[in-house]
Amino acid sequence: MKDYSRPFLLEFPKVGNPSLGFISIAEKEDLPFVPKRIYWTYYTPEDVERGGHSHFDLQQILLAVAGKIEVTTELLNGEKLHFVLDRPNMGLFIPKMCWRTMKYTHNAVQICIASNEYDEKDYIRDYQIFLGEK
Ligand code: T46
Repeated sequence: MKDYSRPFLLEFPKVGNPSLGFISIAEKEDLPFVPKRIYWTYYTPEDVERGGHSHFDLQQILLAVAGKIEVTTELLNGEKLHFVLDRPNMGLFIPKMCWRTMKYTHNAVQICIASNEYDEKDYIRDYQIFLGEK
């Protein structure tokens, strides 16, 4: 059984060929949760690091549908991972209670498939609070 307490890469089908182009599809049975929100970020300057937070309850799948995103994740058990998203059919599952930071190439377009509606109270934006040191 899949472990949904850790980040992992998810490969979505890539249908097509170079002369026609491609389509990728996320069917609900391939997703670890039922999406309630989708948002996207783009034109992030290369010297900006986004993220720097965790969520109490939110689970997400991040995709770089264009460009490249480097994601670092940290779990409360201290496990730190680094992921490079540079294929439009490759997603990164991020579990609840997972600190993350993201760096983008300027042409990167990030799509986030999220398990819940936006709720600022679900964010932990202070790293010491995330670690339980405050
Ligand atoms: C995450 C990473 C991957 C809203 O008003 N509604 C929304 O649905 C979202 C996502 C954001 N906002 C507002 C809140 C902030 O004033 O947009 C502003 C930027 O949000 P944030 O600072 O959270 O942006 P990122 O890029 O650091 O983080 C976002 C998501 O918020 C977050 O859940 O995990 O992308």
